[in-house]
This record gives sequence, C-alpha cells and structure tokens, in this order.
Amino acid sequence: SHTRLLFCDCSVIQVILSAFQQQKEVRLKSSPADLVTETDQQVEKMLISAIRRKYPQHRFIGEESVAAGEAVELTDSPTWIIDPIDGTVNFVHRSQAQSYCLCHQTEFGIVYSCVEDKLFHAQRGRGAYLNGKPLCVSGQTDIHRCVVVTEIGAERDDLALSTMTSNICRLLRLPVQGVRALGTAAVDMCQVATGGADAYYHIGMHCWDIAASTIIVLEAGGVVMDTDGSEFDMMSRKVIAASSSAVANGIAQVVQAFPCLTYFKNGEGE
Ligand code: LIP
Repeated sequence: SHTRLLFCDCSVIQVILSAFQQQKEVRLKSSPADLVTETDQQVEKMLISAIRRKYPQHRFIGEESVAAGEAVELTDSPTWIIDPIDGTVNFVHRSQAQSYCLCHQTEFGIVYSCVEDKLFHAQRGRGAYLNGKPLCVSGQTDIHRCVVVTEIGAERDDLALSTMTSNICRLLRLPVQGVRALGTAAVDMCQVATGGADAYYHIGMHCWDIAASTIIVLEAGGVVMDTDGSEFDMMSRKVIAASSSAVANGIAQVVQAFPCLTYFKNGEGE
C-alpha cells in the first residue's frame, strides 16, 4: 500500500505512459547509446519531491541528478536510489519492452513496468512479489539448463565490445539453453526472481539500474554476487544474480569484466 500510494500520489505512471506514445526530444549522456528525455528528468523530480514530502531527512541517488552533476554518495543514512525510466532506449523507440520507474531504499525495492503493468516489489525479510503474488527463483543448479539474461549496455569501445560478445559466445558454447536481453536491466534482473530466467549478469550498469532488483532477487531466494565471484558491491558496476550459488559461480567462471569508460565524473565507481 505504501508503494501504491507513492506512485499514485505523484502520477508518474500517467506521465510515462502518455509520453511513451509521443515523439521525444532525445539527448545523449555518457555515450551515443546512453539517452535521456525530458520525461526521465521530470519523473525523477516528481519522485524525489513526493518522497521528500514524506521523508524530509532522507537522501537520494537519482540517475538524472547524478548525470546533472550531483555526487554519488551511499552512506548509512536512509537513501533512495532512483532510476526514473530504466530502458530509456526502449522508451524512445516505443519498444513493447519495458519503460518504467523504480526506486529503492536500503530496506525495500520497487520495479514498476508501466507498459505491462507489472509491479515487482520486495521488503527485506518479507519476500518478493509481482502484482501481489509471491515470487520464487527457479532453483536451477545446472548451468546447462539455464536461460541467462544480460544487457549490451552503453559501452561502445573495442575492448568492451569484444569482451561482451565473447562472454556471450562462451556461455552459448557451455552451452546454456538461451541468452536474452530485454533492454532494461531492472526488469531483466526481476526475471530471475520470477523463475522465468535462471541467471542475469551485467557489466557496466549503474547502482540505480539494479538496486531495487537486488532486494527482489534476494527475497525471492536468489543469490547476488560480483562477476568475479566475490561479494556484491552495488557501486562496482558488475553483477551476477542467479537462482542458486552453483549457477552464479558457473557464470562467474565464464564471464570476464572490462573497464567501463562511460561514467559520470562525480564519485561513482571510485
Ligand atoms: C540502461 C539499462 C539498460 C542497460 C544500460 C543502461 P537507463 O539504463 O537498464 O538495460 O543496458 O546499461 O544502464 O539508462 O535506460 O536508465
């Protein structure tokens, strides 16, 4: 009810859905594949002001505020991590895939796929849900039976592209049963929570792409780790989410990271 209230209060859903059908003015951020529209900025402002009215002391890390120069500071204080529209490329292309907003505090995560009307949410210790129904990972432990989701991301330099494509080739050679990319990291990762995919990995995403989904996957019984198999660090721009430790470790053995050259120069990744 808290999450529903938040979304209804600030009318972000209507703003996204009406802009979805329209021609948009698009600007580039850190790379030719990193897009922003005025709707991304408007929705982020709406979410922050709605949350601030209820929780004046809370802090924020918002994708578009960071792109505009705000520092990325994750401290022990209650912090909301916001991606107003994850999958902006899909949004701009009016792709049937997702355009939505998400926010996350240290205690819970929300991913709302507006076009599909799918609300994923989880609260630490209280389970994960899709439109109110409990979620559970597939429990798959055999990597050869896995569907793996990943994202191409915004990096376009040669090393990133060759590493990214060879990661996919190595997985296909294992073989896994399928590799998918929906164009939205947050919903990709939620596929693991639903059991519709067995693993997700991504190199180059930002904390706002996966913060909420991390809680959703963990609460659905999944595991989250760094792509090198070490402990997950939300600010490291690398993640594996999986249905089991066996699958996560199997992905970690295959996937190689690359330096992320697209970043905002205000603290992220330091
Ligand atoms: C994007 C994603 C997309 C991913 C990009 C980027 P944005 O987020 O979710 O799936 O491939 O790396 O982070 O910029 O649309 O919020």
